[in-house]
Amino acid sequence: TYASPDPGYTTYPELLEIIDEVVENNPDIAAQEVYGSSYEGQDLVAIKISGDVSTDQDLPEVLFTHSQHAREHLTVEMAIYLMRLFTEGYGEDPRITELVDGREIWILPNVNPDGSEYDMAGDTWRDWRKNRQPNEGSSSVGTDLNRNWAYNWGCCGGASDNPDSITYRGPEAESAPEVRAVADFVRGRVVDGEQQITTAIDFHTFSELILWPFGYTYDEVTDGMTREEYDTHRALGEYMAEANGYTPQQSSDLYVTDGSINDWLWADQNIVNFTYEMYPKSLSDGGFYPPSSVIERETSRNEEAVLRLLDYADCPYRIIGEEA
Ligand code: 0X9
Ligand code: ZN
Repeated sequence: TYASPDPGYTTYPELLEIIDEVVENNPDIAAQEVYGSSYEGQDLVAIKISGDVSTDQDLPEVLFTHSQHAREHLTVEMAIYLMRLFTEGYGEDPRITELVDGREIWILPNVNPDGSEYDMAGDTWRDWRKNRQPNEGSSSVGTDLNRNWAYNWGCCGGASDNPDSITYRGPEAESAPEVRAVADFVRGRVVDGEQQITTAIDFHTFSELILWPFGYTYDEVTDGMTREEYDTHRALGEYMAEANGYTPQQSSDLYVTDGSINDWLWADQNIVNFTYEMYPKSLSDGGFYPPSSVIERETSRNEEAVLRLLDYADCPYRIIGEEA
């Protein structure tokens, strides 16, 4: 295939090989499925990890999404880390074994493969964020996937209507095939009218933050977010942040965004969910492009935080002492 500017980072073809290997070596607890195609026609792949993986059990489901933004390559490494953590830990580590048996874990390790490949395809990084979908009437390419989700899309000045912008929201919600495919995948997890996914993390870089919805408003309590629901997000966010040292805050405290996955997962699908902004904390430590030598440290750093979310996936409201 092609050589990345830092070969320590995993290319999309390499990722697909790693997935094949993980599934082949762990057929009872790991499976893969193609849930859609990217704009350029590449397979979008989901990995399911659970005891008795071939049966759709009535268990709380947890979703991990990675790499909406092309240049945030460390998030793909995070997905690989999680696949290996759950499969290698199964039958070895009692806590992981219990969580894999008691949850259905979905990892979408790269929801924007066209963008990732484009970013990696030269001698130097191309600083690419969006997907690779052309825009009508413009020579600028790409939609910002994390501004294209179908809740309050384009409502509040938290995205751009200009295709030249890196936060271009697309001509309509779910116009990006990658967003449509992930949204369809999530809607497909509704069984008998109930969304099976209870909790989710969308991985990004950088700034070392744990963010929770809403992003479209500074308000904590508003239409579609009660005090108890807000406090649950905050309490879980803070509990996870205690484990990885990130800073926990409402996502709009960073800046206002509309059409983000966080707001949609919560408001449309009732999934308690977070954005992790991974390493580094600042531009001076590499920004979007830290050297691959940090991968092991900065992915394993999130082990305990992720396990804490899985612990609470049976009933996230437990963390504030509520039953439902
Ligand atoms: O702007 C974004 O999409 C995220 N930051 S990044 O630097 N990775 O691009 C932040 C998204 C936070 N989520 C919401 N504000 N809802
Ligand atoms: Zn991002």
